[in-house]
Amino acid sequence: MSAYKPPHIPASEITPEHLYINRRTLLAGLAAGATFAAAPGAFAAPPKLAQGESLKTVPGPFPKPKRAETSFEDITHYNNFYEFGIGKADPFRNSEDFKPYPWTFEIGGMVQKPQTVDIETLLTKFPLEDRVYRMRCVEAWSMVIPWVGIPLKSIIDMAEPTGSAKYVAFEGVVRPKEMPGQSGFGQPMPWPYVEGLRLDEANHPLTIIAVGLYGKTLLNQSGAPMRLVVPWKYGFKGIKSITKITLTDTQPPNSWNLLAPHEYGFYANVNPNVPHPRWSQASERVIGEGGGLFGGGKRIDTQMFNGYGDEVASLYAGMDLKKNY
Ligand SMILES: Nc1nc2c(c(=O)[nH]1)N[C@H]1C(S)=C(S)[C@@H](COP(=O)(O)O)O[C@H]1N2
Ligand SMILES: [Mo]
Repeated sequence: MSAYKPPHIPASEITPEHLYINRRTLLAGLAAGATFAAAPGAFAAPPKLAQGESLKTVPGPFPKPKRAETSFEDITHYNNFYEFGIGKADPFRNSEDFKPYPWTFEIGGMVQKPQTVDIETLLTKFPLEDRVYRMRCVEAWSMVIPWVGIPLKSIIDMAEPTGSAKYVAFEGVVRPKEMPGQSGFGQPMPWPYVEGLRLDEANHPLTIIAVGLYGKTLLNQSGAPMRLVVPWKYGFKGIKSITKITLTDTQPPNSWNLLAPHEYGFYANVNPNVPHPRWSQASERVIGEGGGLFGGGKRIDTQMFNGYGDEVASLYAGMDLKKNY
């Protein structure tokens, strides 16, 4: 064999993006045309996605919050994503080696149609909705984020859950070579990051899988290519870079509860009346409004269910939310 080693440059870097897409489409068409007469639509290969690419969106069904949207700069430079480190700046600093595309995830467990889903195909199946949501972290800071997403229910229904399914379990990605927080000493938690919802919470129309924000595909630090968004729960429920969705009849584990069960429960509903054992949850610091990114700033009162009580309070009728925190 020759000693020649090709340089490590992906085709997408040496071919301008639009030509690359056209070439793929052309190749798909040629392959189909070689043996069959192409059916209408057969030439439409799914788009090849990249971080920060513009998405075509439709208006979502919920009104925008009254509070102003947090800037793109703040949303993408103040994050929690322990796979890249525990500091708020670590996700944007340490995530450049992570490759969110191509991406597939599994839906399985108590379903009729377990399947592996390619995200590029998924994005051609459902309209991408604009969903501007208030987001509230358990650390008592908040943002307003213009997500782009798909109702989680649409994705779950593709797999046709059986009657015994009661919960949905989620798993994050494990890629120590691309995620510095997953390699070396002093790792903050066991991997993968895991989360769970009750099936009725997962199917609630507010619950989405976000694939973008501000009209563009997610950057790595925000959970590319797909992450959970449940706006009436503390931020840690919003698991990033999901690889697996499993329908089950038992309450799934969630990473922060495994780590500190007295501090973080399964439900994690935003609740100003139930303090965290080490701090109050009655108010929150608004990221980007006065003060610096890393301190100070305006404080506002935290609302029950983060302001989404009209929509979700009925899910918890009769439950003691002090016990089920
Ligand atoms: N995989 C994974 N998902 C995660 C986390 C994480 O460390 N790893 N952190 C959670 C926490 S604590 C919060 S507050 C939100 C933060 O989302 P944001 O950085 O997009 O604001 O992501 C959640 N999802
Ligand atoms: Mo958080």
